[in-house]
Amino acid sequence: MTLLINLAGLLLIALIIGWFWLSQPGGRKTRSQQIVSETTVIVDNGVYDPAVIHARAGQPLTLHFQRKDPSPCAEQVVFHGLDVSAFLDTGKTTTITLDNPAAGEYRFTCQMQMYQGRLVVD
Ligand SMILES: [Cu+2]
Repeated sequence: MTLLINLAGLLLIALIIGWFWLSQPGGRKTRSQQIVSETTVIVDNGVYDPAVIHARAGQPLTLHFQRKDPSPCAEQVVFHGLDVSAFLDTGKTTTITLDNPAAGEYRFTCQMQMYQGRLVVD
């Protein structure tokens, strides 16, 4: 019985470590991510890829949202704090241009905020 509990504990620890480990690559990718003036964002399976976009303040930013997910959840992208939103057609690419983004951090999400992305402008 004690052995079982110990095994369960070990399993739990392994799961927790695994969870942190798996959540790391995203973090690493974020840090190494280049500042872009144009990029393509894939909308699929409940995530934006990339989910974090780094851009330069005052430099026009062109984003091509390529929607693969047919679920209604994915149909709109909203940039919070920028007053920018767009409807995305399934299987198509929708281009959004931010002419003069101000420095700051902006979330971009679907209308229900299940898809989550972050635009970092510095
Ligand atoms: Cu949604």
